[in-house]
Parts: sequence; structure tokens; C-alpha cells
Amino acid sequence: MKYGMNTLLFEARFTNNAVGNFPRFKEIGFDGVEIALQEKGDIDTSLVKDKLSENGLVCGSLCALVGAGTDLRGPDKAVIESGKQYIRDLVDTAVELGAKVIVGPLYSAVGRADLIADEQRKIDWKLVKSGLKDVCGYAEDKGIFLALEPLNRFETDFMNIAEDALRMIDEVGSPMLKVHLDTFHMNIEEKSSADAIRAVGDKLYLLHASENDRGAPGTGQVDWSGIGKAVKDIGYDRWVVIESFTPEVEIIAKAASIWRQTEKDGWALAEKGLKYIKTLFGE
Ligand code: LER
Ligand code: MN
Repeated sequence: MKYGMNTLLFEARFTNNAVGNFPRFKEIGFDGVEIALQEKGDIDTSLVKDKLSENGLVCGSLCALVGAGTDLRGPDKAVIESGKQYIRDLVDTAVELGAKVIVGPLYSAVGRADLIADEQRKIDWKLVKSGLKDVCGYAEDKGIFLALEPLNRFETDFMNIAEDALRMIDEVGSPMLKVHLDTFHMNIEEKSSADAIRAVGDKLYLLHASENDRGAPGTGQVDWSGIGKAVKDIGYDRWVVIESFTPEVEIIAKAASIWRQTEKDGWALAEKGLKYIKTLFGE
């Protein structure tokens, strides 16, 4: 197993300055970093790659931050185009950094959650399917995987459970389109997180480890023992990435409704969480 830290714990916008955290990531015991990239121009990829290797780390994945202006659901054509361009930019950045997979809710903006008519839902599904087909063609040429992350009902009305993601990847039909699961979202939406992992099986390309209160994995109510067994059952051996947030990173705190500290600070959270998931999932 490989263990990563998502950069949103420390900064809403990852820029070159954020490489200052790399030595501590290594010291704590992470194998790599999941970079949450807002815009391609935010980083100098050769500098980031050098700093990663100087510290014995890799960038295993990029986490997409999809907003209202870059939504494959549109409604405007310009918004759909920006959404596709954002994903293509992430693919290019992944190639430059040596990352293999782009993860997150690539299908729609985080926080877009409304009661909409079934007819509109069908239209949105078709739009996203066509957008994903398009960007998957680009990802195929570059050899980068795209993994769709179902989010909880308060953050999207579009894809809440693993079954939705499986249906989308089946309909798109690209070998590069996979599934990304997050223990926090599964804990809210799935009947059983363990069964969801088993249903996804070898299409699981990344797992976010996060507690039910978005705090350190292992400190709350998530069914870690069931998840540990399911991960073993499917022979999952890719990245497990801690994704947690603290009120100190204000933009993300607002977006993810993080109103209180669950540990002393982000570093305490990262250290405690990593120790737990390493024991659970093993080497
Ligand atoms: C958001 O709740 C989340 O889980 C992230 O991975 C999406 O960027
Ligand atoms: Mn997540």
C-alpha cells in the first residue's frame, strides 16, 4: 500500500511555496502527496517534482477542485468547455509531475446540490457523459487515469454512491475512467462502505481516508474494520490518502463545513491518522 497526504489540510491553493511542507510529510512517514490544484499556472512542475524527489516523496495523484465555472453539467457551453479544459490541464500537470491518476468529483461542482426534475437530471447525466468521453480521449493519449468520487448529498446531488460511479464509467466506456471512494462520504451514503468497496473491486483507483467528522482516521465512527477487510478482499494495493480539513484553512473550512478543530492542528491530525491507517491496511 502507498500512503499519501492531501494538501487541502494545509492550504486551499497549492502553490510553489507549499513545497515547504514536504520534509515534514516525509518525516511523519508518508510516501507521497496528493496535490489539490486549482489552476495549472499555480505551480512550476519541475520545481515541485525536484522538491518531491529531494524529500523522497512522489505525487501519486492530483485532486480536482471543480467549481461553478468549470462544471461539466454546465448549464452554459462556456462552463462545460472550461470544465473540460481544467481536466485536460490536470492531465498535463499529472504527466509533468509523474502522477498516474486524477481524482475527485470530476463530474460537477462541489456544493451543487439541488432538488431538480428527473428530466433535467437525465439531461445533466448526458452532458457529463459526453464531457467525460471527451476528456477521457485526452487522458487515454497521455496515459492518465481519471477516478470519479461520489460525494455526500450536501455536496452534490449528482453522484452519491459507488453504484452511480460504476454506471457512469460503464456508459462512458473508457479504460482510463475509474472510481475513487472516500470513507467520509461512504459513511453518510452507502448502506455498507465495505460492500461498496467490494462492488467497485479492481476499478478502485484511490481511497480517501477520512473520519466521520473529517478528523483523523481511526478516531470516530467510520467502519474501519469492515473497510480494512474489504480492501484486503479486493486486493487493493494503490494509494490511501488522508483527506482532512481544519478551520485554519478558511476557504476549505467553509466549503466542507468544518467549524471546529478535532486535533491540536493539521500536523497532529496527519500523524495520528497515518499511524492508524498504516496499522489497518499494512505495508
Ligand atoms: C470533498 O468533500 C472531497 O471529498 C474531495 O475529495 C473533493 O475535492
Ligand atoms: Mn474526498
